[in-house]
Amino acid sequence: MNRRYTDAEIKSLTAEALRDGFCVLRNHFPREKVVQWREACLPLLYRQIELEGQKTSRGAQRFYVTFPFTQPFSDPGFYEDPDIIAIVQELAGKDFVMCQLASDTPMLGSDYQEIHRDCPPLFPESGIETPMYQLALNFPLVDVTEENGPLEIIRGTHLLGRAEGRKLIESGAAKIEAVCLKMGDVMIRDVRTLHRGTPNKTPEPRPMVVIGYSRSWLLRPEVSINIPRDEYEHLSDFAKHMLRHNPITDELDRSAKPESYTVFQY
Ligand SMILES: O=C(O)CCC(=O)C(=O)O
Repeated sequence: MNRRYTDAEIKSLTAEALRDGFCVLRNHFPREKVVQWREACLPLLYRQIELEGQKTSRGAQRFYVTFPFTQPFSDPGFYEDPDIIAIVQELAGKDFVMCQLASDTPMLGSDYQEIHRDCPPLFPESGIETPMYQLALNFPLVDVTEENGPLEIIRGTHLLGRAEGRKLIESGAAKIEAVCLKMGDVMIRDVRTLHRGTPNKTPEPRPMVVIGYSRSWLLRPEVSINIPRDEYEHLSDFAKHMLRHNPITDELDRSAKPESYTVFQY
């Protein structure tokens, strides 16, 4: 797989992420492959809705679904994309791990979430914010518009607490921006950057993929990726290393289970 961006462009995208808490790579993944993800995602989403009912810890008509590590979700063209890896290594260290492969979907009837970050600070008692340790790669499985529940984000708030961020918004010093990604666009964000989900006012689900990358020493017990042994055997050495903290399973358990990642707002 060849890189699309030069070293200088990777540096510039990394600088953007360090300044704003996120960066966006437009038109990065082939749309036809993203369609395959959507077709595989929707039955899993509907199965999860049957299991969990209409309201989850994320809000009414808002669902978090972990994907199985099988095709199309195990396509290294996504999680091992060389431009994304180059940026992730700059932000989370050369020896980072991949710990999460899932989706967030608001449906018709969903509402505004509280503005939040997805993980706590490392040292909450100190009030000190550190360099980045937990990243999310997001890409939508439909075109996101103002109507179908764009993620809203507050630029440059990854090193601020929630209360401080709120004050900035209330004083007008910071704005909430809707991120209307198209299919194929990708966002890499520090999960501490303040954001919220917004209502999907259309009848079509709006699935957003989330692939989690963490510093090598960070364990997030609330998420993991079960890797079927036959998939594992076909991984590149790089991918085996990146996925090293995840369980390798002989049988992929395809039965639906309630999601264990339910506490997500900090
Ligand atoms: O609409 C979205 O994808 C954002 C959802 C979100 O921020 C969350 O559930 O933590």
